[in-house]
Amino acid sequence: MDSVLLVDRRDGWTVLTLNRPDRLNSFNEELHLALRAALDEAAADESCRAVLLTGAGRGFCAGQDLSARAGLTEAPDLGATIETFYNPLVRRIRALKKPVICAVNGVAAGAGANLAFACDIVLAAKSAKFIQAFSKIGLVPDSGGTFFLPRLVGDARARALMLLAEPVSATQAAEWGMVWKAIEDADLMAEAEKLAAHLATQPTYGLALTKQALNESAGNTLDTQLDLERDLQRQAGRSPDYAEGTKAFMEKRTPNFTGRAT
Ligand code: T3D
Repeated sequence: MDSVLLVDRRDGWTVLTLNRPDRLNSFNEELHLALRAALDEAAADESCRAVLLTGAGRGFCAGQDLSARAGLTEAPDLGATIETFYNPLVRRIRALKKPVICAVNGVAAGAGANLAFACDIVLAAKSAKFIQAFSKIGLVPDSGGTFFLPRLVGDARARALMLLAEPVSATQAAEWGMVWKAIEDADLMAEAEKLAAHLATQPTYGLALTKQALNESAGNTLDTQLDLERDLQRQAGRSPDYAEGTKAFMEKRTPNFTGRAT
């Protein structure tokens, strides 16, 4: 049987492909555990300096696999699934000390849409769409959706999208700032791979500190954020990549970054 997650290690970066195409790559426990292990491995592997997440087949991810949810005789504790699987997944991606690119190759619904928004740079195939499908089945948007979406598109759009569960096309999503770019379907993976390969040559430690600053900004005052930037800049300034970056600039050559903190 095919693995529910395909892990493809490239030169300095890793592609993770959700691989349950007949269920539009919706999450069951096996997929959650496989993705968790792969993200942990990417975190621990110094030679991996970027992660690219995508889906197999015509969808990116349809959120929770509902097949095991229908027809239960007792109400399930969905808070337990969120606590055990979805929240740790979003936290892992946000905390990963390397960029996570998401190539949304097709429909992204429910937690699948919000998983994409948790990533650092999102490219979407023009045929893809984003659906906050939760309200259609009586649920609340999860996986950080109520945090990410209003910040990405503003309260009015986020509210309507979540209450109405209307699909948003990739082009509209790019226009609204939900994703970085909408790309012709045929070009999506080449563009995403090019981006991952580029990021894998960049000052990974500095990028990790940048992620940290952005992650913390949502809950900080300007004063706190200014202090945080000072502290993170102090750390970045001690890195070998800063020394190399400034030297290469003065020598008018391409820097050779190691990605390391020391
Ligand atoms: O439960 C908890 O633990 C709490 C956590 C919740 C997190 C969540 O994500 S809740 C939200 C769950 N997701 C949804 O409600 C989305 C359900 N899917 C859809 O609305 C539609 O499938 C799409 C809009 C995503 C795509 O529509 P379409 O017409 O392109 O495809 P389709 O025909 O509906 O789906 C294709 C197949 O995938 C189909 O199977 P079949 O008929 O070919 O055998 C369909 O049943 C299956 N599929 C799609 N989504 C799911 C799914 N099977 C299981 N779970 C799914 N989420």
